[in-house]
Amino acid sequence: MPDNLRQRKEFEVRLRNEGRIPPGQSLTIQFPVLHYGAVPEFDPSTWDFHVQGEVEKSLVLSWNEFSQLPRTSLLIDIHCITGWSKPDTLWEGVSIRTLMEQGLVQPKPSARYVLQYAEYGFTANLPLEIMLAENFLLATHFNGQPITPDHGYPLRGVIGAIVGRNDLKVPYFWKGAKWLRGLEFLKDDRPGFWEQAGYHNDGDVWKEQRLR
Ligand SMILES: Nc1nc2c(c(=O)[nH]1)N[C@H]1C(S)=C(S)[C@@H](COP(=O)(O)O)O[C@H]1N2
Ligand SMILES: [Mo]
Repeated sequence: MPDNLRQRKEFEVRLRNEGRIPPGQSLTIQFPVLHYGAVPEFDPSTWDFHVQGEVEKSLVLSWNEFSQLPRTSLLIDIHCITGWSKPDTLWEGVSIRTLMEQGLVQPKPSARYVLQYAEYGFTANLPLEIMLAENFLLATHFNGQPITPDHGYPLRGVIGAIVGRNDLKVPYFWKGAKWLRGLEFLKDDRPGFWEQAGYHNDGDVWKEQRLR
């Protein structure tokens, strides 16, 4: 359908002019699925969410407890290291700030990094500063619906660019762990799954930090 293709191209040119497509990236309107391994089963009766490490008190929440936490929405452009960028993705979920405001998580002054833990031992590391910024969320919903199994149901980290917020650091989308089960607050940085496999530790999309 040449008309659609033309509209798509025009949309990409507009986004480029608006500075929303980082170097080496191109637009997708699909939502590609990318991960290592299989999609895990979700059992709400055994699922739990752990917060441990450099926090005043470690925390375990059941799915029932987690799903009742106050949620915020987040509209971000997401950028995958494999080259696709998807604008205006709408997420809903629990921010780490909310966990702090609810008195559930209190990072120790020594906490400087956070490791996301997911099913099958997948991990992703980020500085605490980035995890507390407005463009990171522990997401339960995409476009008003629970996230689909292949995109991380029931919980995943998401990180991307908020239009107009050029003050925020924007790592590639691999820094959001699908099927998230917990967080470990750390004094010292610890490389995650893809970081150990050769991805750049910071992964800044504007600096095109893909591999190290
Ligand atoms: N648990 C887990 N989360 C993961 C990954 C993975 O392999 N396992 N891959 C990451 C990568 S490389 C990307 S680009 C995004 C892709 O998310 P999507 O499948 O929803 O597009 O998930 C990230 N989170
Ligand atoms: Mo990726």
